[in-house]
Amino acid sequence: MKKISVCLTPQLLSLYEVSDKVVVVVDILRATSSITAGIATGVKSIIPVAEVEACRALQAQGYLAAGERDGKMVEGFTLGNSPFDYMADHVKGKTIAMTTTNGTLAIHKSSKAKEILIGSLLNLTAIANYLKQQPYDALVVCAGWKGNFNLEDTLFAGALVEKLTDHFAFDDDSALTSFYLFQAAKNDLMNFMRNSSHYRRLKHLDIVDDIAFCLSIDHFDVVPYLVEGGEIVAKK
Ligand code: 3SL
Repeated sequence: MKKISVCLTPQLLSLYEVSDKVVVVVDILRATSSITAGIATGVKSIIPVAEVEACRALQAQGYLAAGERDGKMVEGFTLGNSPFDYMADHVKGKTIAMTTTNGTLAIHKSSKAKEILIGSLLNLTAIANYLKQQPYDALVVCAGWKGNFNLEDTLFAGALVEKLTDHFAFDDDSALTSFYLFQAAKNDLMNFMRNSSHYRRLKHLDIVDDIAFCLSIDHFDVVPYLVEGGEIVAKK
C-alpha cells in the first residue's frame, strides 16, 4: 500500500525525503486557495516566487504581479492574495507572478519532489482522486505561518488523509494527528477556526469573506501542479 505523511511546517521539511514522493503544498489562508481559484476559473498559469524582488522583476517583463506581505497587497502589484482577485475577468488567460509570505515559499522548499500539486479545501476531492490513481507515496507540506504550525493547513491534511484511508497507510503521527483534528472540526470548520492565529490576523484586515470561501470544500474540480520551468497550470 502507498503511504501518506504530513509535514506540519516547512521547518520540518528537511526530515522528509521528498524526491520519491508527490508533494501536496497547502496554504489554506490563502495562497493555495487563491492559486486553485485562479487556475480553475481561467488564469493561464501562475509563477510562484519566494521573494518580492523576483516578482517585481517578472512584473517588469510584463507579467501580472500578485501577492502579499503580512496579508496586505504588495505596493505596486496588480493583485493581492484574495481568491476573489484571482477569479476576476481581467486575469483570465493571463500568467500571474505571485509571492506570498508562506505559500509560495513552501512551494519553493518542496522543489525536489517528484511532483508538486497545489491543494486546498476548494479542490480537496480532485487532489484525493489524483493521488489515488498515481503510483507514488504522498507528502502534504503545510505552509504554516513563518515556519510555525497552523491549524488550517493541518485541517486540510486531515481532510485529505480521511479521503485516502483505503488507498494510503498513515506513515507518521502527523498524518494521524491531522486526521483526528479534522474529525473534531469537520462539522463546523468556520467555528473551529475562530480562535486560530491567522483567522484573527485576517479578521483584523476585514477579509472574513475570504476565510469563508477558503473553507468551502470542493468548489472546484481542478488539480493545479508545477510544471518544469516553474509555472503552475491545471492537469488535463
Ligand atoms: O502566507 C501566505 O502565503 C499567505 O497566504 C498569507 S495571507 O493569507 O495572505 O495573509
